[in-house]
Amino acid sequence: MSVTTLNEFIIERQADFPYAKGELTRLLSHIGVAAKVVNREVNKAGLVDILGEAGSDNVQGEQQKKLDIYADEKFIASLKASGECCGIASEENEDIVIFEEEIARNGKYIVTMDPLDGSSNIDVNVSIGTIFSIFRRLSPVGHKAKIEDFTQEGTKQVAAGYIIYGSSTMMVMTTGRGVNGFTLDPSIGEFCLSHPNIQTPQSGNLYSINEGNYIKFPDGVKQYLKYCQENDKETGRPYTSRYIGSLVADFHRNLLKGGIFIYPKSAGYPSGKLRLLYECNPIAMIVEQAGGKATDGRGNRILDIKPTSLHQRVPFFVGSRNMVCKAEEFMKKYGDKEPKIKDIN
Ligand code: AHM
Ligand code: MG
Repeated sequence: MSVTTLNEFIIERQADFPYAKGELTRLLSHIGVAAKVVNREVNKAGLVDILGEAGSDNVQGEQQKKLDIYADEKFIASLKASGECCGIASEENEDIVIFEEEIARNGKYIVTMDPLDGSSNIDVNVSIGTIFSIFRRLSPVGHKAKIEDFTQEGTKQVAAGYIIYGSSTMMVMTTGRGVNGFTLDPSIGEFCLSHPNIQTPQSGNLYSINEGNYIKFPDGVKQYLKYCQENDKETGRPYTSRYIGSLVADFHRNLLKGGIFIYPKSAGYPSGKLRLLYECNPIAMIVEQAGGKATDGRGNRILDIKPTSLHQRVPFFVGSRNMVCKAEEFMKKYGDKEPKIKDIN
């Protein structure tokens, strides 16, 4: 049986990009290599003293785990060495990381990434992921990267993807011509094309949201959840609730099976929890390329939002097109104002 490896696939597809001279191909292939290195550590995480808190906080004041830092370092080193990337923005670093070396200054791309998302699941052997976006830089080649390179709208992404470290490890990515999934074959150490041209169902029966926050949600979300739980043969309700607490894993399941993932704003998170640049934008590009939809629940397409800061948060409604449209209807009808903490307690 013949297999197509990630590298073969991206080289074959290089011709899709009139301006590409192999740079994007090299960049994607470096991300693939870093993913394999991180995968190796994730797989043996229980065996070595790599689990647990690193003792430092990241920009959002959250405890960093050792593996978060490890993944951040590995991806940065790999992207720097590629010579195609002049800087990165990552969940783990407050500011952009500008690569000073001459070879990197000549890189045409910047990358935004969450090197290890779903950190609360690391210690308990539950799926985690890496999420990334690639943009062409706006600043002139040969100079240092600038913040404007990183705050481009999601529509400007040239490629986006995620790696899921699950029961098997997969990379799912798009370069704007559909979505393809590659499963890591550990026996040969290669990502192999296993899910060509992924299309997400237009409707599904899964909904994913942290329902523990129910009383903190806007009325629109509460009413939509009621709708999901009602009996209705025609629309296949009640839907099934599935929530892992790892965006990549929750999204990946819904992408393949059909469903909606919601991280709305709430009394605890008035702008939502997830970050626009390196969590929502890449996932939004993938879902749209697969025929789905991603909005902020107020009718705004995620990919059209102009970022104003690096770690900006945004409410996130993503998944099967009809389900996201229905949730939006409820938000419009019942309101998207989150309750005040003082009114809850
Ligand atoms: P992290 O970047 O600190 O890991 O947080 C992001 C994660 C997402 O993977 C997941 O969707 C969400 O946080 C879960 O949050 P909660 O525990 O509030 O439901
Ligand atoms: Mg994250």
